[in-house]
Amino acid sequence: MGLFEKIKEGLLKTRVKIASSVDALFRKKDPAFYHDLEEVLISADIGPVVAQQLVLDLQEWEKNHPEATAEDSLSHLEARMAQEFPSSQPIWEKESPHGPQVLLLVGVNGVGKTTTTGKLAAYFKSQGRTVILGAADTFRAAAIDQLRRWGEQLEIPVVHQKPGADPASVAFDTVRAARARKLDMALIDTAGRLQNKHNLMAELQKIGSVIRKEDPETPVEILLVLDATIGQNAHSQLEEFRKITPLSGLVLTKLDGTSKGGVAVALAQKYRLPVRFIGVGEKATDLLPFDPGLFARSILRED
Ligand SMILES: Nc1nc2c(ncn2[C@@H]2O[C@H](COP(=O)(O)OP(=O)(O)OP(=O)(O)O)[C@@H](O)[C@H]2O)c(=O)[nH]1
Ligand SMILES: [Mg+2]
Repeated sequence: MGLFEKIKEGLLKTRVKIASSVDALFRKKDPAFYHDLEEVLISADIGPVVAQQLVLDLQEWEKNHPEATAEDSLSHLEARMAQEFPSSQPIWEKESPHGPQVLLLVGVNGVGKTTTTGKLAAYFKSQGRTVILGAADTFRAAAIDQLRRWGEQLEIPVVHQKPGADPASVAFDTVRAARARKLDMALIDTAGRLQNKHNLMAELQKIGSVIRKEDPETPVEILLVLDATIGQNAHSQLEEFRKITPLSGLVLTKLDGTSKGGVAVALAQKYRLPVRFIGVGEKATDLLPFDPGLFARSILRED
């Protein structure tokens, strides 16, 4: 199955909600068209601001292109939606003269950090890259075991210490091991106890600094994992987390479980953060690299 097919399958619930209505609206094109289109977009959590911008832009574009067909208009909307996603080149697409590339996964409890860390390992391994995992969520023994199981299944080493160990110490060991073994990437899972904001901030700061201890230029991305099924709460989690730690991108999980996948557009646009990956299930292969064009196409078009 190609990437676009997988995206379409993963976003099925959102597609059912938006794509069929959008299709019907463009076919009918009655006087309520713009109003109804805005409603449909909002119903999938694209957010009132982005929905209004997209519709106003479409209206303007159609005025300037009186000869355009419904298909042309839909293509325009699709391209505009894709442009709402800020983009930047991720560290793993660049050469790294400074040793291993480090990805730090952060986010509140239960959003899918550990699962995403495991899936990322599977993804990068499938790309021919060498990976090591770090179990820096030392809060619960179960969290460490969960990551170790991913490591066993994928035959990827996992750096871990005892429950209760200093997460920064685990992160340091992970990056050092990656450097010593000349591996391409170190993926580090963290705990997300947001109820203790100051501790979490201090913990993430410490992790961030020890990662760069052996080489201050070590490339690091801090990815915030957000559960797409929680709707508006995703906005407040992002709001909180960006006060706690610098963020370089988002991973939206559980898109398979929601019809409100438009939240990806709203979050990326509002906070100017690139979406790096989307989670569309629990299996190792259910993490897809994010492509704004394919995303927009899959939620706006039925075919
Ligand atoms: N359907 C679906 N389930 C997912 C996805 N990603 C994660 N999950 C499930 O969400 C649950 C929580 O995932 P974890 O990876 O344990 O979440 P976590 O953020 O590490 O949780 P804590 O360590 O408790 O903070 C698990 O049952 C995962 O299988 C996804 O993309 N789709
Ligand atoms: Mg976890």
